[in-house]
Amino acid sequence: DGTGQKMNWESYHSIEEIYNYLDFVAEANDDVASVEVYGTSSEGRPLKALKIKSPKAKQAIFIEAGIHAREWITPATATYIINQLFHENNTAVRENFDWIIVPSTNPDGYEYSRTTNRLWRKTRSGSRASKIFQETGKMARSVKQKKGRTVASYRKLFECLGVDGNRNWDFHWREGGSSIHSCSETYAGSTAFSEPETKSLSEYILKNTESGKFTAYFAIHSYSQMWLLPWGYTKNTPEDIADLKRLAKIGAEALRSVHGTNFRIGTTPGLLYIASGSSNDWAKGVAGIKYAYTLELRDKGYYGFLLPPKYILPTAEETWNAIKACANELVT
Ligand code: ING
Ligand code: ZN
Repeated sequence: DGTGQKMNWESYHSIEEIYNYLDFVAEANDDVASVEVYGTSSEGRPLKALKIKSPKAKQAIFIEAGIHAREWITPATATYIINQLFHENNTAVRENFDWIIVPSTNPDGYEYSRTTNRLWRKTRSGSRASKIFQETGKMARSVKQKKGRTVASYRKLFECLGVDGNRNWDFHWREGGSSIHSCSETYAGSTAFSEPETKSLSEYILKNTESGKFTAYFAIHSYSQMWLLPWGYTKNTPEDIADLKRLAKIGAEALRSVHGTNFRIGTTPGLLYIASGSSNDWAKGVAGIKYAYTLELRDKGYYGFLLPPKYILPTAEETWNAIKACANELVT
């Protein structure tokens, strides 16, 4: 086990602890693993990915978690997957792929959810200007002062910070299932890729996908126990939907085999609702990654986003088993 005891799955951890763990794993496995800082968040935090290079790999897998701040189980599951990849039992599956894992694509939101508002979903763009305003009563220079706007109207404005990171991607952006209102939970942003978190992640994906190696993309969310297939922006399905369904069934069956957890398989509009501007759609539609999925982890709503820590380990175990089964299926 090349990852030591620098992380545990008994409790939820801060972004600092998660980032320290990535650094530790990269140091302990510096022949194959590295931490890449692919950008900076609105509040100035580094955006960090763990990259695993495998010399003989012909394919690569991308895993993204934590785009929604309150879905705490997803960064925890991502670090568990990293831990498993360096377990000696899993050397073969690791070495068949290059892997990029981003445990928290929205670190500002995650910390805000940990410290201030547990059910926060979006990014925190605008919060710097808001803080300056609250502390000094003056507008930050980055915010254009408009004639006729009162102090009260600015205060109201700052209650509506952030953007839904899963509605902000530049593929059929704002075509449905997202909001133009900044106070909404599903606010799409003022433009596609208005958020540094999504823009730099997309650039990082494209940079790494040049070789055409990426065959699978997992966007990890919670909750509702679903294996979601593209598209999200339309009720139409991609022409290779049968291939995607076949692999999803293998994954969901492997997931169920660990603790008996059932996942429904279907498109986002089929099982939930139309949603445009998601990373899942962009990964398939723009980056050209064939097997692009969104996983909605435990539970089905009893605890919802507030999944107690004792469920971290079983949730992570079953999710890892699903991803491992998909990986093994893709190589053979
Ligand atoms: N659900 C996803 C959301 O962003 C989703 C569902 C999946 C939308 C794929 C679009 C594409 O609303 C949660 N829980 O965030
Ligand atoms: Zn989500």
